[in-house]
Amino acid sequence: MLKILSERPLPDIPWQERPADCAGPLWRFSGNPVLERNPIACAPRIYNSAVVPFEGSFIGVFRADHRDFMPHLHLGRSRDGFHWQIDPGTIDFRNAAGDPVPENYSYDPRVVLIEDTYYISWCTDFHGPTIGLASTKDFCSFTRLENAFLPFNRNGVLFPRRVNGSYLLLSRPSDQGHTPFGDIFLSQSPDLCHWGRHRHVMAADGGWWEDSKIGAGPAPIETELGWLLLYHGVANTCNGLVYSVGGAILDRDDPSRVLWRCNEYLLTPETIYETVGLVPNVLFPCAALCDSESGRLALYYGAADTVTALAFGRVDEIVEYIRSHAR
Ligand code: BMA
Repeated sequence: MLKILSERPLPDIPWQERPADCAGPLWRFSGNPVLERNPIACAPRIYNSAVVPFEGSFIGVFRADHRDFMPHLHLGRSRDGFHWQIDPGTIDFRNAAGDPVPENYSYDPRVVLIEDTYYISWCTDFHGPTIGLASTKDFCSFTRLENAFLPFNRNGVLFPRRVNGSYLLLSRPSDQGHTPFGDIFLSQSPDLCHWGRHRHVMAADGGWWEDSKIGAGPAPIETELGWLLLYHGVANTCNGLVYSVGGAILDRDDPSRVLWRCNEYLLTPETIYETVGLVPNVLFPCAALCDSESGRLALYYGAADTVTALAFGRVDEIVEYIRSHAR
């Protein structure tokens, strides 16, 4: 089996075996969605959210759209990764002095463990959308860090370790609205505060399924062959944008180098909860749990900007699929 370097054993990963009729590298949980409409009183929709293993169970940072449509971040806990208890209040971010840091809106969070600290990255409002960062060690207190970038930017995704001494952050420079373009870039930092040495990683120049924009999904997973990057690839159709899940492998020592990029999507909107909702035909992956021992992977994705769903796969099969369908 392919060695998975960035992950730890996770025998209790949420899991279901591949159904006999599934040809692709990812398959859906038969009990989807894991978070239905109206999961908590203040938020009719929770989706595009991040989950990590924590102290023997699972914890998540959830995008919850409130009844005024404004998205905010809520914490959630689960013993099995399928059933979730979501806090009714939003996460209380504090600055270094301990004062609350109010957010106008917060959406599409990712969470990654780097050394002994969990980092949350999300789309925040700083005179327009850009990448907000915060840290926590215990998911009780949360320290707001400096925003990584100037506006406008989205889909900020940290790597789980420093590479050549630098923290690495993928992002997708954007406009203020429903951006019709977007490539994935890589930025480097010595301290998670000052970002530079920007590199271009991938353009939205793949096939028709991803010809409009692309954005990183979960934190990349390090394998002996390279970093597995799952991302959203967006098609522009006469019926609007369609968001699918794509995959690529980045060089371990220089992740701005793409080694293989799959010329087909890995998962595309098909089921009723993916094709019907507030924004139809959107799959938006934000988190992947992975068991380093077995290579099993559980992918959390937002479906149709309305519900949260799970898909499964095996890292070595996904990597092999990307390599054998590379352009
Ligand atoms: C993107 C983001 C995502 C959303 C997607 C589809 O620009 O706003 O949160 O899932 O559009 O609406």
